[in-house]
Amino acid sequence: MSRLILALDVLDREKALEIARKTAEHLHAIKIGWPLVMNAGMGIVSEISEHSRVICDFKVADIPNTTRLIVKTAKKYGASGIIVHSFVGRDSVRAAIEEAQGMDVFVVTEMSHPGALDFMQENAEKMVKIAREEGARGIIAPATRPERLREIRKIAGDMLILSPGVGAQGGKARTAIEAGADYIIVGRSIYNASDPENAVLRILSEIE
Ligand code: NUP
Repeated sequence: MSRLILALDVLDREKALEIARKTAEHLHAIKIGWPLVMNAGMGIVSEISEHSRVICDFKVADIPNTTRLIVKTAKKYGASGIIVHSFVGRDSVRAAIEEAQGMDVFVVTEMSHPGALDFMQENAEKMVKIAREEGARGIIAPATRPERLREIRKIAGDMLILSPGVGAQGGKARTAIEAGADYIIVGRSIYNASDPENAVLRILSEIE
């Protein structure tokens, strides 16, 4: 079982498909966000789901009704999971989970970038609690702050923790897993490597 999720933030459809084809067998999932979808269209979600589970990182932050429409659309294109924000409130998280029916919902808590200290960190525990109480499959928590990851793990119950920030943002794969991440999310260190498959294998050997 792979603990690695590739953040496929490339802008070119062909490049995305090529990297997906070369790396999918070593990955738990491929995470697709706005950069790729805005350039390649939502069809890319269906195309990549022929090779791998696809998690749509749409960071949905809207009223419950709009949230439902976005979740429903991601599902229609074959996504296996979707990432939503929780700072908008419990009702929106609940709407996402109700609409997902079989698709995994992952809730953002404290983000991995420095700006997360402005508003998110002080509310992270509340966001974890909402995710857990509403029945989210998992949460997103920062590999850049293993000490926070450890705190968040203690209150996450049986939710999965997906942890971005490894590599380009300074976090370490092994440290994140040891601090309680179930999966690490890695983008630039893989898709910018001259040999993405090799980069994947190197990261995997670090966390085995
Ligand atoms: O807190 C978060 N930090 C983060 O980097 C939540 C995220 N979803 N991400 C995403 O993870 C980010 O948008 C990007 O797609 C990926 C990390 O990519 P990289 O820093 O490894 O290139």
